[in-house]
Amino acid sequence: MSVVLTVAPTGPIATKSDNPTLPTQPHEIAEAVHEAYRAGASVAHLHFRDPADRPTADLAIAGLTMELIRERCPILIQLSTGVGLEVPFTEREALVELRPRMATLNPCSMSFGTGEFRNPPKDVARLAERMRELGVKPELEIYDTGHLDACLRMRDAGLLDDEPLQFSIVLGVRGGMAATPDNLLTLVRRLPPACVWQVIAIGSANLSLTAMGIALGGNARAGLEDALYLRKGELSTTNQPLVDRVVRLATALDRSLASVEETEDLLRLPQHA
Ligand code: KMH
Ligand code: ZN
Repeated sequence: MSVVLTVAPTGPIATKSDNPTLPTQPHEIAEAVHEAYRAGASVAHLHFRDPADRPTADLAIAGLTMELIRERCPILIQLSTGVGLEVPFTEREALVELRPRMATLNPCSMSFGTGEFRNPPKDVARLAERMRELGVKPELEIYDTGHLDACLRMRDAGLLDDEPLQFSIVLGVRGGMAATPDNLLTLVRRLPPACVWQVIAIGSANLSLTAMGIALGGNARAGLEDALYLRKGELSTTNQPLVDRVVRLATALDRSLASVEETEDLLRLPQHA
């Protein structure tokens, strides 16, 4: 089966002082996404920054970035509703009103590095319901084993359509599971049948765990949100070397890259008018 490759060009934490090539403004993000699309990515996972480069859920900035991407390529847009640790949930959830094809759904609150990632159960349930109404497919972000159980409870409560459920196994956030092969295997074993999943490995284990995910039949994500360095001591010069490396990994493991159309089919994305 083909690999769905998601590009994650910018996250909620790093700044241009960590990697000067981090794209933060709408044109920069659109250019990075377009380059990744040309290399084989079919999904773009997006966070936004205000003009001072702080994480934001500003709908005008998000809308402009989506428009700039759509002018350049048909990549499937997935908005992060994680946004940034200091952005209130009500602002984060409003992003789905822009009707991206997909958005992340973070099921539980947790420590996140030195900060706190607040996802109260009632708010998460409301967002899940709204995403279903709007036809925005959730990508369920699992930072620990209990987060998977929380998602399955939401499915059982009728808040998630399960054909197929789409999971990210997030490894290496301080406050969640450590980035180890053992933790990845534990989570993969516990996933429900017929779901779709990828590894998000933060930091230095990014390469080896992404490779493991592809070898195990999962999808893959690449970009500066998850790894600022290509290897110890070597900053990635833009997103593209990280994306190209995962393309090479998938090819070496004899897995082709899913086109946008294949990705729509594999994930059974709701069609938008
Ligand atoms: N930043 C990653 C640890 C989201 O944006 O909602 C997980 C992530 C989730 O990408
Ligand atoms: Zn993200």
